[in-house]
Amino acid sequence: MNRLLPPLALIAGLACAIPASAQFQKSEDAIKYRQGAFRVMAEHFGRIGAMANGRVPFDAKVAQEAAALVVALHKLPFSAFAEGTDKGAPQRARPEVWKDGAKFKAAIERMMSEVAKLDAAAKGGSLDAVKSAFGATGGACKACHDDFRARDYSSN
Ligand code: ASC
Repeated sequence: MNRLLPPLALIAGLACAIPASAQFQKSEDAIKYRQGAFRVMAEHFGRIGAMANGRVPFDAKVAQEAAALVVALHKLPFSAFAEGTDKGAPQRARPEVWKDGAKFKAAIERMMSEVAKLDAAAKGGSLDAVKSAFGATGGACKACHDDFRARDYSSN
């Protein structure tokens, strides 16, 4: 029994030392998770955009459902940028995500606040309000992409 304790303590210690392992089995899992979350979010955000830009007729219910999904999803990718997940699978996250954490956090907070306004606009049912909130949210997406997303995928 006592002989088991040191190895168990070692395993527990290692688990604490590797932050990414708190939520994800390995770095690749975190990378795929955040890419998947961004992808699904972009799909629903894009449906609102299609209406805001007049490519499809405005349907308040569809806009509301899409905005509700964006709200449900918008925190997910950011739970998956733990230290050490800059490598592990091809990705476009720039090193600045981890080097300039305060700026990255500010960019995320800006996006979160715009998403809340987009949701409120969609609930209100006015196309003009949705158009304006869509533009502001897209601006927040773009600002973060400009600073923190590379043009090309990394090789690992
Ligand atoms: C989208 C989408 C994004 C943002 C961004 C805004 O529809 O998928 O990532 O808007 O392009 O500039």
